[in-house]
Amino acid sequence: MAFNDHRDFFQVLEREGELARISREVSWDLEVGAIGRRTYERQGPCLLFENIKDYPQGFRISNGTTGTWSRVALALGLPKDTSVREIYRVYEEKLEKKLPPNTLTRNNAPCKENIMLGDDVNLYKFPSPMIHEGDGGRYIGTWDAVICKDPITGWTNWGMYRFMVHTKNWLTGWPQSTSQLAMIFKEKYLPKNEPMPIAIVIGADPISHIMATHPFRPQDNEAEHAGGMRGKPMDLVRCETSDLMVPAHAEIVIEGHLMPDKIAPDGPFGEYPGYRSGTMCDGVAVKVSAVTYRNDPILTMIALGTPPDDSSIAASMSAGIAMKQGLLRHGIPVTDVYVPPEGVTHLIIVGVKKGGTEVARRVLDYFTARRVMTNKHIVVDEDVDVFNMAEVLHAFATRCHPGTGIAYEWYEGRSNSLTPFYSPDERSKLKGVSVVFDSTWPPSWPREIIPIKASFKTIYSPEVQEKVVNNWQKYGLK
Ligand SMILES: Cc1cc2nc3c(=O)[nH]c(=O)nc-3n(C[C@H](O)[C@H](O)[C@H](O)COP(=O)(O)O)c2cc1C
Ligand SMILES: [Mn+2]
Repeated sequence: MAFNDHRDFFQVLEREGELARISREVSWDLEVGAIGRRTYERQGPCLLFENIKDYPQGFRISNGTTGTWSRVALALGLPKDTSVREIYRVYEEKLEKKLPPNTLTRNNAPCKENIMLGDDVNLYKFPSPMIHEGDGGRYIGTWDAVICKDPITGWTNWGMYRFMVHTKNWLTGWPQSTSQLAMIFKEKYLPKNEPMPIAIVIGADPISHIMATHPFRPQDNEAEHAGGMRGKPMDLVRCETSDLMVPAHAEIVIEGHLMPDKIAPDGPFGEYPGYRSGTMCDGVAVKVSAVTYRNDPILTMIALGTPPDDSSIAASMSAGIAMKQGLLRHGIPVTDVYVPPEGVTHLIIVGVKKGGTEVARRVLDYFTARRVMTNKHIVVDEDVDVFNMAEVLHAFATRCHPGTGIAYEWYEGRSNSLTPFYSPDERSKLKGVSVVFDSTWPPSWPREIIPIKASFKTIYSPEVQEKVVNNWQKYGLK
């Protein structure tokens, strides 16, 4: 089933017992954030806040669209109890399909039901949440999709980046220098001192947001991937004040220009590694030229923080599949990559057909070749289920040789400044270090010296296994 928007998806979530409507009045100032955070930590439902203090009825906030595996499964059209391995597999398979989008006229586009233009733009019309204590301000863009275009090639990029309300018609944000938005801006607009049109899309269909978290390669088109993944072309409509195309069923679309000659303070914010670690920094400044929105708009939110949440579940999966494809392109014999939510994309599990220190080294090289976003990598043999952290930890504990199985690599100028354990000095120099834990058997070992794993499936002959399984109930066991 292809969802057009969050409203379609919420109907399914409600039917599946995965949505809670909160009709009691709640404050946008920390209360919705705190409720959202506590709900994630209890692995609770997606939330729809229907009554926000200081705002008229109809202006709503949601939290946690795909913040559990069951909701990721439902977004992909799978049963909610689908295994994580199967969810990864289906996601990877559906990435192969691309469908070109449809263009809707503005009369047929729900996101144009209300339009604010020019001097009438007032971002305070929306109940932007103050999500965490200590945040630099009210973040209107958290579970969003930010659209911009390369003016030379026409390539349109979507990415998920945070945006904070600065004044009634200015936003600030912090697209990292490695983000495709920052790269297009730096290469194609800054040299000419030109403002870059952008559109911040809030509350499109659930798949579109996952596509915005996926680190696609340049020139890859997220709108086509979203269509392919949903099995139904995206409906797009042209912006009012630029030629960018945006999802027509979005709840709120903020149109504006990223300014080449201005900076504005952004952050701090409770970030995806699960800490408020940064301070206020020089962010980008966006002058808002229009806001279009549906009647009774839903402002989609992620009360970002410690796992699990949409970032460590849905976005870690999209990152993991992109890593798997990258490793395979580099000729590394990868079977699966898993990005465990608890590791917040700092810890990566890589399963390989053939291991050893050389392969582990190549894995480390892949992850440290350019800007580095990860720092710990565990490489395991094919017999270990990468999605089962009990098996991964067992392999790490029993197969990683502390003297010869650990390799690390230092670098400067390209580490991830949001890595909590780096010192202030390391962060300022973007100095970092990454490690690989080779938890595979040395490929040079002959079979007979490889210890036999003492599990039911591996240490008994098929005959003994079959006999025991067949007689299980006769033993009086369930
Ligand atoms: C909730 C959430 C918030 C994010 N915020 C930012 C951000 O503010 N800046 C940034 O550079 N990346 C941010 N990211 C990571 C990007 O979404 C991710 O790198 C994505 O690949 C960006 O798209 P791009 O590859 O087109 O640049 C965020 C991810 C998530 C899940
Ligand atoms: Mn992108």
